[in-house]
Amino acid sequence: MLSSFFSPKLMLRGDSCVLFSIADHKHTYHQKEILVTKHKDIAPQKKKKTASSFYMRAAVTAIASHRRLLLPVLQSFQTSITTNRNRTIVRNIMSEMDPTSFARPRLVTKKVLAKHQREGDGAIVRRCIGRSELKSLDPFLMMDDFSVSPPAGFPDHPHRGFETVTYMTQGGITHQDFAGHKGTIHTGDVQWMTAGKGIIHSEMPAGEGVHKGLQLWINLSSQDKMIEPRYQELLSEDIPSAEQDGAEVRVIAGESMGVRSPVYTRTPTMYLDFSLRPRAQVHQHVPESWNAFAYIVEGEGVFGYQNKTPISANHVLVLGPGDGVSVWNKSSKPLRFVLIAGQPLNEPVVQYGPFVMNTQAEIDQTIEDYHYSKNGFEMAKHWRSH
Ligand code: FJE
Ligand code: FE
Repeated sequence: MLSSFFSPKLMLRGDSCVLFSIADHKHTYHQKEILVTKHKDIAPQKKKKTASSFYMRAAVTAIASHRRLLLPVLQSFQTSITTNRNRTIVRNIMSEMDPTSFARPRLVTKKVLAKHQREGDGAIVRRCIGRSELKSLDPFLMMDDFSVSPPAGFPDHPHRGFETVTYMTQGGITHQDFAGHKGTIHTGDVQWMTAGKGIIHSEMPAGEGVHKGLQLWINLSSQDKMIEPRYQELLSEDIPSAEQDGAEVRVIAGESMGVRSPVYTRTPTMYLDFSLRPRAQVHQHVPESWNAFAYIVEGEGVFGYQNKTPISANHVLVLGPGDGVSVWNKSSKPLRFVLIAGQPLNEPVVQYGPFVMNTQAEIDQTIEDYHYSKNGFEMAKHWRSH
């Protein structure tokens, strides 16, 4: 009987579990125990609503991760049940279960507002990762949403043991390194820098006014920490992009909507820049074993499940386990966010500012190498940016 599906006695069991069974004369679907992520999901907070719509809501929340299994059962109910009212309820449940969504959708497990702080020489950054609330998210060590105006910038400084990915959202940054490599990246361009055994460089605003972007630090595995430095630069027009029903993606690393980035990620990484028009949605696969987060650049979005509260710009969202993430723009303004995921290295991390190694002994060695300009820092001897 369908009514058992909405029965409080069957729905509530213990504090945070829902037990339900669906059966008609042809099918029986028995779901022993489904964890509702938050107790308030099933608490009777909306007293005005009728009991059945309240329990329907709870059921939708509970079954969202079992939608593939439940959809055929519900479809059979829709044709076999007798009352109109129950048929409507089933149809409503089915319409809330997006069939393009995931068996195990990733949910937001942590939400942090990245407030302004000072960094470098007078620059302003919103630190997403590498702050006390979110120290790191293997393999990611740091991410800054930065803003610089002359004379501020990031003057001569070293890196070893990881990669920096700089993605411009406004203006330009001119970089110069100790090996004579230099250039300017502008809005929409990406510089994927593998520091490896060592790079010393400056990163300064290219001209007057405000220059903005995102800089992500990706750790390298112990085997790759001392590799030769390398740059991969992608001009904005060379970044693959795709669009589906009002959702646009720029693929900085990895693959989305059937397009692939040419960037080689030594530590396997996905880096996607999504822009969703009002009412657009996106369902993005993310490998199960990877760590993933999103950072909202502009607007507000609903992440995880459709009925969640929208989250506003400058929040970092850690995404829990699962095979993909769903995002909806239910606002009247554009939503822009980056979705970043990477295969965890599961190695010890010892960081001393811009040096990231596996052990304290390797950090001590790095400080010595930097001081005496050796083991990768040779070219530092007589170099200054200009
Ligand atoms: C750095 C202080 C720094 N975030 N975002 C210490 F400021 C930096 C550094 C940056 C940086 C550079 C750009 Cl272009 C954008 C940034 C920090 O350069 F590496 C250390 N160690
Ligand atoms: Fe740098």
